[in-house]
Amino acid sequence: MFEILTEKFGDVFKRLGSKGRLSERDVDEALREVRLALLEADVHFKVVKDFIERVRQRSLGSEVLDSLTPAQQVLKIVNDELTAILGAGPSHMAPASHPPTIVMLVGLQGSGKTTTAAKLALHLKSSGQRSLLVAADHRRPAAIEQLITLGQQLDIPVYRENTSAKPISVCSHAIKQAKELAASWVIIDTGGRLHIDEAMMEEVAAIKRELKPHEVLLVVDAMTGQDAVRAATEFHAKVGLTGLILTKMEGDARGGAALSIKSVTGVPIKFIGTGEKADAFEAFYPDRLASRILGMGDLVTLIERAEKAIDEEQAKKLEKKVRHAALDLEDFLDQLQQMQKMGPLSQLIEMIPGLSTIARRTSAEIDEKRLKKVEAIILSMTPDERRHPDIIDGSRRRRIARGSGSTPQDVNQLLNQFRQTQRLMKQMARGKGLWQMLR
Ligand SMILES: Nc1nc2c(ncn2[C@@H]2O[C@H](COP(=O)(O)OP(=O)(O)OP(=O)(O)O)[C@@H](O)[C@H]2O)c(=O)[nH]1
Ligand SMILES: [Mg+2]
Repeated sequence: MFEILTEKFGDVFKRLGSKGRLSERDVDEALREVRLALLEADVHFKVVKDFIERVRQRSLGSEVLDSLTPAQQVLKIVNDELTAILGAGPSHMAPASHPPTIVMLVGLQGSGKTTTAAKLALHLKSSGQRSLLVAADHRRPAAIEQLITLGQQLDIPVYRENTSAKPISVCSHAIKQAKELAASWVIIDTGGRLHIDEAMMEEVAAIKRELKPHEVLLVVDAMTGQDAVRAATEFHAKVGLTGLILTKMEGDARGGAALSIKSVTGVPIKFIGTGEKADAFEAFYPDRLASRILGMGDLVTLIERAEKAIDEEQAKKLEKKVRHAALDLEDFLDQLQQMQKMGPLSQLIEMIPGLSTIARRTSAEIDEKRLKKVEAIILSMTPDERRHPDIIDGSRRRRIARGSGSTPQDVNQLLNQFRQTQRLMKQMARGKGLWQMLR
């Protein structure tokens, strides 16, 4: 996600960083480019205007321009303000004081409500909380079946009634059942319409009045850009929302919806969907996304994913090694083999500081086939070589290449990439902070 913005921001700050001292003109020039990049990314023009104004005011303070690292200071300000427009602080669902907590998902047709209902239940399940899914989309039987199937796959109960039943009564029956099942969450999947119309709004509003759900979450397709923002504005005005879930984020190279929607509607983003699979779902953290957009990675999310995919013991080891910059090729191999479980490579790379930009700059199309090659190369090394790659000389390199069906250049390239990653990690471990890494 956000590849285009990340690349543009990267260019702007690289140029700014090469200047040393900054003048007011340098800052204005950089901000002009940032402004264009945001507009091209389809960010709402008012959000862009306010953002640029705030960054400009803070950047032109003497303590920034007179500092020894003005470009880093400006980057920090951009990061702060980006975080602010994405929504200050994490905004999670609060459990009701008297369970079950009722969560109603609403949205336009095809935005991802049914898929998201299942993802949300799985997300809660992974932290040991029970949910009851409710099929309240009675426009067509297939909608109910879709939820039932997902529930079966994930081993999460689904409440359903005949399509002739009224959604409101289905929901109130479901709440009774949730209490019997001791489920702490009731997640209601409602029907969507192609367009926002009065009838749909009234139907949703009626269910809301009757059930008084604790959360009314609008599911919007991030790839629809400003249309998503408009839908959110209308839903919020007519129904009243407590939060947003942005789906299909992995396909949104521009990021206009995500960057506009909170500021325009005032409704916080609570979760994001990043793929079709049930585990492609994350709680939303504005600060983490901001640093991902700025190409500064998101180790926290990476570590959380690792914790889910790898067993706890291994995750702790990995976290410690990342923090102490003590990763060797042995770990690299371990991770390669575990990585498939953690999600598509392109997403993981975004989370590693600096790697997303390196990967793009060398235009290294890192696909699964390439991964297999890397794996083969590391497998051809002795344990000693994996732990101390520096001992790999010309003859060892040739042997490794032969053993893995690759060339000595391939081996070299892998070693170089590994060193680069190690260097980045060392800089972070030394607490140099992310800002300095762009120098
Ligand atoms: N790539 C991707 N696809 C998604 C995501 N979320 C949902 N989808 C896909 O979007 C399509 C529509 O999802 P549904 O969950 O059926 O959408 P809905 O809002 O329930 O649709 P209606 O019930 O017809 O209104 C499906 O093919 C999903 O697999 C996501 O985060 N990423
Ligand atoms: Mg549906």
